[in-house]
Amino acid sequence: MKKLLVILSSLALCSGIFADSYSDATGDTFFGTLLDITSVDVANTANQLIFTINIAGDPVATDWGKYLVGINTTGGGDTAGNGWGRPISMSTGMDYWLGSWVDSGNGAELWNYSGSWSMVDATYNANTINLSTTKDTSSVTVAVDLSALGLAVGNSFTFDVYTTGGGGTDGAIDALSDDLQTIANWGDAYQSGSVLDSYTIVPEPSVIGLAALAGALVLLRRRRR
Ligand SMILES: [Ca+2]
Ligand SMILES: [Ca+2]
Repeated sequence: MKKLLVILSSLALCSGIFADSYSDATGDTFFGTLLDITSVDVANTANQLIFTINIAGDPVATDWGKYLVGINTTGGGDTAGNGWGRPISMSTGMDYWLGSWVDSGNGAELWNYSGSWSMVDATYNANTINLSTTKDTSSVTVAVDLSALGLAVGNSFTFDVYTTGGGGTDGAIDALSDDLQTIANWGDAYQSGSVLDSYTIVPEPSVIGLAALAGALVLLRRRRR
């Protein structure tokens, strides 16, 4: 019982957020490890949506990779392209394009589609939507305000995560939704299929809430005895 309390209390103190993890095959690209997605963790705080893109290679040692998220929040959307004009598309209709890079001090842009693509904001602009890109030796993390995507607690969206190169016509070297190799050459086109991962915005778990949960579990176990 004490152990349970200790574990729950530790959880309450240590974790501000919980992430959903989505796995991808490894070795499913024609190009090395730098652009090979192994999994993606998605989480949200009260204000932000956070994608942690885990990769087989090291984006600190080699930094020219680009890490992208296509997001379908609502009906409509672009079925033929994306905010960067890359040969990457989503058959279900892409509404937002979150494009990030980890060279030149890291950065990101958020684009929105409403009949045509326009850039919402960028790390190098006013950035009122609090875009950020960070990296370590095995992952790239991109965050943006939920409100910039029109999302709030309880809303769900589908998404795909892509890796690509520095060339303006480079395609999706890897895609989270696909365990098979996406393309055979840099400029080949790729379209995400109809079955995509989904995430639902959750209320931010508070320390008080988790402490209450721990208390409730203790009471429950006492009653069962
Ligand atoms: Ca992969
Ligand atoms: Ca893949």
